[in-house]
Amino acid sequence: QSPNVAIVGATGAVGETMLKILAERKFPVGRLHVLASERSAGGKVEFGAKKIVVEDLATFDPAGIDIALFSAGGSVSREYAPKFAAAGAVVIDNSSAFRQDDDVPLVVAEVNPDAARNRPRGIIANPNCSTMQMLVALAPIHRAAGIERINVATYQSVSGTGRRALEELGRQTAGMLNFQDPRPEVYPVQIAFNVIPHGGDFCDNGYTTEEMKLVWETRKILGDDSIAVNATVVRVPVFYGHSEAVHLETRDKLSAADARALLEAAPGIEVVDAPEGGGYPTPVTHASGKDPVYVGRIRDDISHPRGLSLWVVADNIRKGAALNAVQLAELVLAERS
Ligand code: A2P
Ligand code: 11C
Repeated sequence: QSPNVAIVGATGAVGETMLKILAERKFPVGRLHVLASERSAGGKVEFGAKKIVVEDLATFDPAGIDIALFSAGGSVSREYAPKFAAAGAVVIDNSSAFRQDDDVPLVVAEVNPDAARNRPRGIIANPNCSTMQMLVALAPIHRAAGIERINVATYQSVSGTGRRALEELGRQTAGMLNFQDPRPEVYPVQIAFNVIPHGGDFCDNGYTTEEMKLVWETRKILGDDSIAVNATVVRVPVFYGHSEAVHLETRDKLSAADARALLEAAPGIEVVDAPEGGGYPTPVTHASGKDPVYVGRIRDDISHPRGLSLWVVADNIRKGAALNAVQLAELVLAERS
């Protein structure tokens, strides 16, 4: 029998993509409930050719739900995910609420799928988008040569912040071309025609929460607390698709040519690396609306004998969030048969 599925946050940028991907991948769904706040209850969202009525999470009874995909922010997950799990659902949570908890696995489908089976609280956490794409690209290298240190600068699109940020970039861009004042609301400063070295909140150590997620999520997923990670997160005026300039040092020497061969054979990756004439991935030309993690500019680091440099691009809403959540649901489904 097909599982009964709930999508929490179904009207959001990630939630609506979860519905799209469930339909695209023909995920077998018994009953489907789409949930959001009171604000959008009664409205409709699309699931394949159907339109489904949005229900209010606050008054919804989770009894009978087998798999619940959550993407409505950390506070909603903290309050409702345990209730869904107590009612018997496996919760796949896209927020940062449980990622650091030892009894909640943090899983990238191509990297550590077996970890999803061990979920004492009935919750599996979906990693942050920037960690997700970086580790799809780095896991094969880590397995082959051991990664000692990662230095990464991200170029994150506004869809990572949610629907209001997409609107802000559109509004500011159109407005400024008409000589209007940008009036920042979602971001602290103008995002149109600008870059902002700030994602998440600032921590006591001077890094942001988005930067620190790259540190500890990488260690948890790769199961290696000795990996050193130094990150700078930057928001750029791109709608969909995060990019990352990744510099890494391996324990054993791995040449760029060997790294390229490994990545070409790895799941979930497409290598685009004939850089003359634009043969490198970008959010607009490759990643937006697509599933793979794209890797290009693979080269030996001229400043370090065991250094490699890569450029990694993926759709943050798809592989960075909704797609991986659906892949985790497929792993849970496979356990049932
Ligand atoms: P709503 O449409 O009712 O506000 P995004 O990150 O793209 O802004 O989307 C956030 C998602 O989380 C939306 O589906 C939003 O629903 C949902 N959401 C936000 N707050 C709540 C809440 N308190 N209860 C249920 N859903 C919520
Ligand atoms: C961004 N990665 O691009 C983020 C947002 O921990 O799931 C998602 C925050 C998270 O801003």
